[in-house]
Amino acid sequence: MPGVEIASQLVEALRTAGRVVALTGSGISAESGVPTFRDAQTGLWARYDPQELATPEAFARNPRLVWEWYEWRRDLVGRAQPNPAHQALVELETRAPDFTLITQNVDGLHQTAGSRAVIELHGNIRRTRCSQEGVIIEEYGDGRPPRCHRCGDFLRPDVVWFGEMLPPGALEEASEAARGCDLFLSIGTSSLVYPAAGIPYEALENGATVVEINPSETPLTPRANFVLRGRAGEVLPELLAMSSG
Ligand code: BV8
Repeated sequence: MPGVEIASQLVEALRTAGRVVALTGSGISAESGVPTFRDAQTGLWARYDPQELATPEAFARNPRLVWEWYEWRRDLVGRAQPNPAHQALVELETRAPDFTLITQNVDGLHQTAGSRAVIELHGNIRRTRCSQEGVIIEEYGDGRPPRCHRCGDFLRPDVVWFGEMLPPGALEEASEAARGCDLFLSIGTSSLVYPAAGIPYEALENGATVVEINPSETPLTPRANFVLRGRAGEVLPELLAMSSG
């Protein structure tokens, strides 16, 4: 993809911003080899719609199928490495006077890259919890799905499924950051999944400068102050390099 034009006003906005917020979606992990949420799943999973599988109903109907889907994704994510986009946000966390990273992703790659404070709106596929008690379970058998050694109910991935509430406090913390920031970066998200997709509009309402980094159009595009039509792994490091010093 040819180099993306980055406006000097945006470079200046990043250089002078006091409070910066980044909201990431699965597109930021695309260059790490993790398929985005809506990309056709590969191989065995090609015939399933992620939006169907990531639901309590699917888990109730076919716990083994859903568990095995997550096992496949967990294995894939476990082999993925952070890419320059994740690393650029680690640098931004050290450079900006006040930085908040909000992610919709469940792959944990921001933490692997070294981001210290990450608001995980949709949980984390690397954690497993008891379906009944909600407690995180570190050790479990090889059942598919395994059962909780405490109550005997099925274990499940510690992620937020469609139709489920977000983790208590996560959305409030994310909204508060969006309402108080100078610069808001929406990176690698189709801006379709709510309530996460509503967060950039709170930044807009508070008068923040909103930037979208995505190779494609999204419903946010017409409202963004700047649109960097490119891949996060190329655009973010370039933006940081231009605004440093
Ligand atoms: C809830 C975890 C219900 C599981 C996920 C209005 C208000 C509230 C709710 C709703 C509402 N309208 C509809 C709803 C229901 C639903 C929803 O939003 N549905 C949508 C589809 C219409 N929301 C919910 O159910 C949420 N729960 O609201 O509670 C409730 C409400 C009130 C009271 C009681 C209950 C829960 C949503 C969370 C679902 N869980 N993940 C798992 O992963 O298995 S969401 C899932 O989608 C992933 O987390 C993913 O991150 C997320 C968003 O997708 P994206 O990250 O944007 O990924 P996508 O593939 O779509 O796009 C990738 C983008 O990257 C593309 O734009 C592409 O161009 C770009 N890209 C590609 N390559 C690159 C790139 N960008 C940069 N660089 C690249 N190289």
